[in-house]
Amino acid sequence: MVRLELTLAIIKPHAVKNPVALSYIRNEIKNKFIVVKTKRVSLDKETASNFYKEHMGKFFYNRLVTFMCSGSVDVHVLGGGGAVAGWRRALGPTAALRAQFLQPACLRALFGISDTRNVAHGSDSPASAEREIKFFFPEFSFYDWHHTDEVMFR
Ligand code: RTP
Ligand code: MG
Repeated sequence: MVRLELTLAIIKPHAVKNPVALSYIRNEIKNKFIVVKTKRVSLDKETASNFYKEHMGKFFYNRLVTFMCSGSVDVHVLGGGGAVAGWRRALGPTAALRAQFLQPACLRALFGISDTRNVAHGSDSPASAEREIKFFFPEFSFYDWHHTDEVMFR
């Protein structure tokens, strides 16, 4: 039985501003996942700092937070069998140059500009996904999705 998973994707400001990138990314998402929830938001510094607090103290933290507040982001809850790993596979390695070398067709290779401006975020585990989905969609019902799991993926 394939487990239906949910994951959180955040399309970063430079990709949202680039129509070619955004349309490519949306097609990739539509082909591989169910889009369960979606919203476009402008993050303020407090929200972005809080979302990325696990990275507080790292050398790229302030740069990351500033970048994430530099324009709108598209936040999606994506569903599918193995969605957490599946979305991270579609993204590819964190650093754009590394992605271009190792996985030339991945989203970060195609549209990544740097280590920080690397197209999109993806939850790193089902537990992180649950926490991150609650962060952006506090009203979201995981209970309902458990039931969908039983019906759709047996
Ligand atoms: P993400 O959380 O965004 O899906 O990316 P990830 O798991 O592949 O990478 P992570 O280590 O969690 O880093 C979170 C975000 O921080 C920025 N970053 N910049 N060397 C750097 O300048 C650097 N390292 C990480 C990236 O934007 C990364 O997505
Ligand atoms: Mg991460």
